[in-house]
Amino acid sequence: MYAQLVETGAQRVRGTDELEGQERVFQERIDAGVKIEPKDWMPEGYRKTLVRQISQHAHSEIVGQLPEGNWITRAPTLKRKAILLAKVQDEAGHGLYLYSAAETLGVSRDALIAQLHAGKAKYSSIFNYPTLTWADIGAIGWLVDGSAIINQIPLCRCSYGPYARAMVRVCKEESFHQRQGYDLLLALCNGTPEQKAMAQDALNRWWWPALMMFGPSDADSVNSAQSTQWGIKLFSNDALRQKMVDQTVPQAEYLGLTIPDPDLKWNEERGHYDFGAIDWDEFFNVIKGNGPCNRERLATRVQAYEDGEWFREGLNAHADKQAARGAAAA
Ligand code: BYC
Repeated sequence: MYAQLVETGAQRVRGTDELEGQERVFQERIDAGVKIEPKDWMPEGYRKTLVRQISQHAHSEIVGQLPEGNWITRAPTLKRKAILLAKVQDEAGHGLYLYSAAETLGVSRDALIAQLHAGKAKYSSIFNYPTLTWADIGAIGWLVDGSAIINQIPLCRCSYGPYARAMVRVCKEESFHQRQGYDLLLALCNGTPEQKAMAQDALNRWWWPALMMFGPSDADSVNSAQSTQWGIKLFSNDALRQKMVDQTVPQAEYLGLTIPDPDLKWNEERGHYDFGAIDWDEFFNVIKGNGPCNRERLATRVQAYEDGEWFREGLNAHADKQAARGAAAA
């Protein structure tokens, strides 16, 4: 049984032995690795946590199209353009599977989107940074999708069936995304000195925000203890962040790029890289809505939604007509 008195600096939850009635039966199922399905009984907190996390995840996929979509018309070759188009379309698909997974918990997609547009819902901090050069598209694939894979592979085994199943396909696609980003940077790093400098500049700007994607340190994570007990989180924020650093440093070396962290050093004893302090003020400032692009991102999403009104109306009118025909024929 892995879920005993789970505790972080910010949260302490009751272990299975301290629970009673339905809550205990539910926790025992989780401890035994049984998947929870939409019609099963679940504590209200479990449902709310999943709606929060899955909807934030869905919003991240949708808003996450913007920084890269910005470069589709400026991709340097037809091949790169086709790859980028496919990637951005994949992100839209991920958003749709995830909204569908959230809907199995009794909340509508419209309600979740309304929360996003009202500025009440979070989405990943990373998408509030600008994409200034073509190399940023490589850095996003390599570092952002790379971090996303590390965070999301364990989610394929999380306790909630619809979320776990949605993540399987998402992870397969993220793997292609990470690869295309690395390939793009490899081409730049093997190119002219100016192209290599552009790749280094992108790494300098994306490295720290990519590490922040994993969320606050374990000591400050308010949701980790409970999410771990419920089998939603299988590894802590800090453990996944460490994995990302350990995995990425040799990849940077292969590119011939320098990670912008003077404190980065292999620690023989720990068997991991030590790395410098993260600027948590910057992170909390971004998630409060004050990052470089928060306002622009939200305004773009709201505008896109309003521009699509005629299309939704058309679809609904068609659906109503079909339903009326069906009723008349019955
Ligand atoms: N950005 O207690 P904690 C992608 C919030 S999409 C913003 O550790 P939790 C991709 C957190 O929500 C990437 N907010 O929370 C797409 C909480 O606030 P609330 C998205 C963050 O939930 C397109 C508070 O801080 N991936 O990869 O246990 C193109 C305290 O945190 C962030 C997912 O959504 C952040 N970075 O852990 C390319 C994965 N970090 O809600 C790529 C699924 C924390 O209490 N999500 N916060 O008000 C998760 O695994 C977890 O929700 C997190 C946070 C690890 C992110």
